[in-house]
Amino acid sequence: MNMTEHHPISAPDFMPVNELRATQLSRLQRTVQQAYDHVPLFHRRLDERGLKPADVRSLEDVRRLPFTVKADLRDTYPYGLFAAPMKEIVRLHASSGTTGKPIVVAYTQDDIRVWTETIMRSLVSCGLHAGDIVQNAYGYGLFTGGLGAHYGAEALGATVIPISGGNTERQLMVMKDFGVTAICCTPSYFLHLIDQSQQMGVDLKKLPLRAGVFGAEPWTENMRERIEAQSNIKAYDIYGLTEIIGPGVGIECAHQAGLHIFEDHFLAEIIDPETLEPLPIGSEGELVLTTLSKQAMPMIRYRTRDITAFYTEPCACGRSIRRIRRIGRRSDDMLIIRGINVFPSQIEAGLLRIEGTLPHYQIVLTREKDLDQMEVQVEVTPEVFSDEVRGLEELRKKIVRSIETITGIRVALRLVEPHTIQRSEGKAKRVIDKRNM
Ligand code: DLL
Repeated sequence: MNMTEHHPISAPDFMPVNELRATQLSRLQRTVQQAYDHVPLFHRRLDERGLKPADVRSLEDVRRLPFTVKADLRDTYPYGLFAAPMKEIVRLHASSGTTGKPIVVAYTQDDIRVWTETIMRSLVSCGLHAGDIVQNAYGYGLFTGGLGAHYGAEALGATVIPISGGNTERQLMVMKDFGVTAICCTPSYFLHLIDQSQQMGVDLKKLPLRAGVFGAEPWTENMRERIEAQSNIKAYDIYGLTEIIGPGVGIECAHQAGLHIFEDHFLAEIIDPETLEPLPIGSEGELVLTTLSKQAMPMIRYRTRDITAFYTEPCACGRSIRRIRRIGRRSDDMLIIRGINVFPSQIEAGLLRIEGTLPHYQIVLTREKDLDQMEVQVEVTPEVFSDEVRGLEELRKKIVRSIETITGIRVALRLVEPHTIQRSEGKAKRVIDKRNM
């Protein structure tokens, strides 16, 4: 067993299973009671089922509870699912909704403490400790990646460099000059850093950098091999989502064989996304999570849309918390572009707000120098298309701004003649994903 795994911060990872299940049950009961008392939507849904919080007597009883989905956050936008009074809420974050508005999540002081704890446990799991110099290249702001990782790394006693995302040359300068030992960013961005380091004549293998905490988007074993071979670091997979807490729902350990879920704070189920029935352990399905400690915004049976499976064997590291397989795909049409979540419906909403566009569009995804590129092609009316170049360029800019307002990303946009985009017989094929991971 790795020395760092005896770190006192990680003690809950090694809790005896019966103790863990008892902790989960009492926390689940408390969470359900809290949501019932303070969240009208949840109250109504329990009433409709003729259930009371006291009906949750065992962990299996979670299956009787209603699911929560992203649309519930949209419909109650912005504060409708909060279970704590505003004066107790110390932080808000937000993430993509499916149309014009984002979804909003809240944290009490105690929620921040729990989040900080799960990030600390994550970092210890990757072999980090006080004294490490952590370059935090996740975006700071409404996205949970930056501040989430920041608080945990600081609490661990590491030195945090809050560099946020972007500006690759500066990232590499800082990495080299500040003696960085660990980096947090999306895996695709790290591949991009490797690529640029070669162009700048920086040899990552000669730097003290030894670990990467990579997540916020799907990646593959193939990408891990490339990263580890080209930079001589260990690349760990970290998972999380805004609705549940942010990063730090699960993480790999030194064995890099699946992600341990912090089960004392998050209750995990795997369901069939079609029938919504729980699946036997080991089968692949959709991950459903219930928060067990969150105060500001408890989430009951949140459908993550992420497809995975539980490992059936315990991990060689000795952690009693269960592992899931790395997440490779989703059961909905959400795209992740450079770590930012985008729904085709958001692009559509951005397009159709602008006069002159037709509801025929296509999103083409490619990866250049390991960075995601997204091109949106949209048909415009014949009148617009026959307009002079300046008019077209202005329209193009207007659409780009409109999409940026909704999604937060600047897309490459191509205006095309009416009837250029292939029509399909059934469901329109909106997304062509040519990214090769
Ligand atoms: O991406 C939180 C995060 C930040 C995780 C930094 C890890 C590191 P959202 O923006 O709400 O939150 O996106 C959540 O991203 O449902 C997955 O589909 C995907 N995702 C996150 N981590 C991974 C991962 C953050 N390690 C959505 N592997 C999730 C695959 C991931 N997909």
